[in-house]
Amino acid sequence: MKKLRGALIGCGFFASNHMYAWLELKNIEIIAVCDLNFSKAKKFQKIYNIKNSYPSIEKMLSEIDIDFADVVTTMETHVSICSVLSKNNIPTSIQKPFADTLINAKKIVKMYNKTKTPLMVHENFRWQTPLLKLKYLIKKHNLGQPFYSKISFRHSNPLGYTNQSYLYDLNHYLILDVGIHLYDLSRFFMGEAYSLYTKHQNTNKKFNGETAFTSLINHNNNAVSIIDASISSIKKPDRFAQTLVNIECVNGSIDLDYNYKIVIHKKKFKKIIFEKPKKLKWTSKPWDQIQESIVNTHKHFIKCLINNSKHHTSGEDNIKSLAMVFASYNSHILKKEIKL
Ligand code: NAD
Ligand code: 89Y
Repeated sequence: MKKLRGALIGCGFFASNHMYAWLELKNIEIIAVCDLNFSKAKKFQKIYNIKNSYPSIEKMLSEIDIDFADVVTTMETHVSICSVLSKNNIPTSIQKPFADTLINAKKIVKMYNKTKTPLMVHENFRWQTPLLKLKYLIKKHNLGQPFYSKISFRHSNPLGYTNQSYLYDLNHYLILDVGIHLYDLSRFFMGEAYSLYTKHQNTNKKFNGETAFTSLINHNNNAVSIIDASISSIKKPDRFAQTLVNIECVNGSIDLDYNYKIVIHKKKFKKIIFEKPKKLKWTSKPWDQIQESIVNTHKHFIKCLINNSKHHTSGEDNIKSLAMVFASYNSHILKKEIKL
């Protein structure tokens, strides 16, 4: 089978994880990289032995044909990048946060619909191996309809944010950067939501925006979720970057605890398993489960392109998670429940 040829756009901190993950897929070749900072693109090209590098997407598309683009740039660049890619019918996978406003996210979806071009938001937390296992076990052990979930991302990141220093200056930080993953997980496990109430805090003055938040979510099926995150939660060992989950269902409950420990509880049954992310040559703690999930996310992107099917985290789908993010900010300001 002919290999699909892709281009990676944005050669910053997180792009190397995307690149390593592409190298795990047999039917893919990344034939070009592109960064407005051309020296970064050239450096990246050299490290990964990629055929072409470009200082702009327009120049790249005028010289080579590609089957897809993988966009690993920050949110404020997405409208202009997507405008070029959608006009040129380039199927696109794009990093979270999908956009800096809901209006811009909708604008991007419209552009891709207009040219009938596939678009997936690279929402990788739901593709983490321990979280996929949780979903599988709920079904396997017939835990039934969930009525409560707690999805938590609390740590005091021992590595610091030197690789993502842009996070310090954002007026809106943790809900947009990490909350987006957690709201997506709440939809993944519990179904769609109709309202939420959020309070956020600043617990670290190095950041302009909020560094902790707690949300109470009402789901359509009468279930509730508590979603919370913090970067100032001192625990030994530190929990970065593990999402901890507790889901209660009509026939039992399931917990994903620190170090990928999963406990299933039923009336006359208890089972403990450990579902660690698969170790790859280029993955290491504490990023391992995030890094490995990129392979799964890429696979889903490509599978849907080949089968001509809709991505689970299409642009339309991700707007629902993004709407929860912006509703959270409104809720905090207005101190009230916000309808979605
Ligand atoms: P970064 O700033 O280090 O890199 C972005 C790069 O994109 C820069 O080199 C910049 O020059 C380039 N760029 C910007 N506009 C461009 C354009 N029009 N054409 C070509 N290149 C362009 O950012 P990063 O830390 O690598 O993060 C990228 C995205 O990945 C962010 O949105 C971040 O939230 C996300 N991220 C996701 C996860 C996850 O688990 N899903 C983890 C970390 C970061
Ligand atoms: O940007 C964030 C993300 O998406 O996952 C972890 C992170 O890199 C920092 O908390």
